[in-house]
Formats: sequence, structure tokens, C-alpha cells
Amino acid sequence: MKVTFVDFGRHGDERGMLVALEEGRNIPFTIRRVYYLFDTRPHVRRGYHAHRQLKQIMIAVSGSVKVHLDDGCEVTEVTLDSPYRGLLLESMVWREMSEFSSDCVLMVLADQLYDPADYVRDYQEFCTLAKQERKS
Ligand code: T46
Repeated sequence: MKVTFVDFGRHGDERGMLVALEEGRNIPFTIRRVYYLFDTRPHVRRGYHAHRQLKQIMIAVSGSVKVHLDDGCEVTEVTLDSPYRGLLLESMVWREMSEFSSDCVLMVLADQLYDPADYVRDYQEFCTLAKQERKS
């Protein structure tokens, strides 16, 4: 599966907790964009796409969310519920996010600027491309 959990060091003391995300140290790519999803409505499922090139790390900095993942070979579902655990997604992974808690803030670090042409939104096309990638 082209996804990996990444655990971040926690700097805690009597005042509370702090996590630092640093390019090339605990983030294995150049951070070119950061965005976050919040105030997601109940029962919403979103995503339904893969990326041709983009790599990302998702972190539930607050609350929790389920992520359905499919790399064309394997399908799995994980829960993100920790501000010190990220999920690294390589390119060509189909993702669907669901069961957002009302307090969920899902922060995403990406190695490219926003580019709608990088999205594969048709599942059949994704399966074909993933198969071609495996053969090459
Ligand atoms: C992903 C999951 C986790 C922008 O203008 N700039 C951006 O950088 C992004 C990510 C989105 N947008 C606009 C495009 C849409 O009008 O924001 C709107 C919502 O984006 P989208 O429908 O793509 O949201 P999700 O939740 O389906 O997917 C997003 C990311 O697009 C995607 O890369 O992996 O979050």
C-alpha cells in the first residue's frame, strides 16, 4: 500500500504540547502548500479522487476522520485521530474521507501547488492508470 503513518515528536511540558513539522526532517518532501478541512457537515463523504503526481501528508490536528484508501492493488481504511500522527500518501492513491467528528480539523501538507489537472476523479480511469503504473 502506497501509504505510511508518520509519527511526529511531541514537545510537551506543564504548559501543554507542541509538534513541529519540518521539511526534510520529519516531512519527506518540499512543502509547497498547506490546506485544512474543517466544519465538515455530518454524514459527508468527500475526496473520491487520486492524484497523478501529488504527495501529501494528512494530519487530524483536532478530532477524527476515517480515510478509505485504494492504491489499485489493496484497499484499506484508517482512522486519523492524533495531532502527532500523519498519514503519508504517495501519488495514485484513491481516497475518500468520512465520519468527520464535529471538531475535526484535517490539515494537509502537499508537495505541489493546487492543480486541478493533477486529479483523477473517475474511478475506472484510476484503476486503468494504476494497472499501467504497476506494469511499467
Ligand atoms: C485531498 C483531500 C484530502 C483550492 O482552491 N485549493 C486547494 O488547494 C484545494 C485542496 C482545494 N481548492 C478548492 C477546490 C474546490 O472548489 O476547494 C474546493 C474543495 O476542494 P475538493 O473538492 O478537492 O476537496 P476534497 O475534500 O474532495 O479534497 C481535498 C483535496 O482537494 C485533495 O487533494 O487529498 O482534500
